[in-house]
Amino acid sequence: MKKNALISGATAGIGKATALLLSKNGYNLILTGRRKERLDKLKIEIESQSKVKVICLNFDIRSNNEVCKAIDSLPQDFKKIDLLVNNAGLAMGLSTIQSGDLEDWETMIDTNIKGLLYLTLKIAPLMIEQKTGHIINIGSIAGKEVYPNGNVYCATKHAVDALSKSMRIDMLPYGIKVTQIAPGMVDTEFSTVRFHGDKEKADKVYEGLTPLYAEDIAEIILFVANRPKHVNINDILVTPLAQATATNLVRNC
Ligand code: NDP
Ligand code: 8X3
Repeated sequence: MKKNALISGATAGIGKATALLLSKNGYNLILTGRRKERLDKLKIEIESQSKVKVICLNFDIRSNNEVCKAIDSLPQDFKKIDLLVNNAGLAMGLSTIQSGDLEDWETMIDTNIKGLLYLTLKIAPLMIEQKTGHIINIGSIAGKEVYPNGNVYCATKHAVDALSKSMRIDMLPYGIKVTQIAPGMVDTEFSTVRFHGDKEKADKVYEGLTPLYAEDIAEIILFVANRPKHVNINDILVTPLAQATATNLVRNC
């Protein structure tokens, strides 16, 4: 029987690459995000190349009401979710704490922490009931260390780090796996979003080095998800070769 995977934030970057790779490996998919037209396009692309089913759930993860309605709307056979990839997230702004933007802070906290919690609260009980499941949280190197001007984004990803450890304990009696994958620099729409649409500024982040690509993270997700039943990978920190820590990078060599 095919496995069902729910990927939050599948309209771009890591989530989209993961959807494409999991579908090629036989997973039925539940894809979520705010940009409906992108979800619909991805569904058509996937169903034209793989024999899997795709359901799109178009909602803003910052609204618990929207999350609940979307998950409740799933057909019964899709309520058996084998894999939850808590991927939707973002950074907004890069500034000192004293010059921070309250709206940006709230967006990051509401998306990266509260959104992840809303979705997990709906899906973990289904996994417990079915006595199997795997939750993969996309954390960040920013959840392992802090860097100048990263303050609130780093705090949200430290929260994902803590929640991943803590969920693993809570899920232990039920045989449900919990993994955190914490990437360093991945070239997606992430930096364009961080700089409020300033693509030129975003491109500079990746200038002179080879970053990770969304497909690199998708491959790790697939590997982690396909381990034998008795193996749980707890935590993976992955950077490009050109990155040793959040701030130690080599460019142009
Ligand atoms: P992208 O900007 O390319 O993708 C982000 C995804 O999150 C989009 O699909 C977006 O969908 C979704 N999303 C954002 N806000 C919401 C919301 N309110 N409701 C629903 N979905 C939302 O970035 P990445 O692929 O790089 O980011 C994926 C994850 O990886 C994030 O958690 C990020 O923090 C993490 N990460 C990224 C790194 C990087 O360098 N790129 C490094 C380490 C971690 P839509 O806008 O359509 O709603
Ligand atoms: C994204 C990586 O270093 O920009 O989480 O915070 S970083």
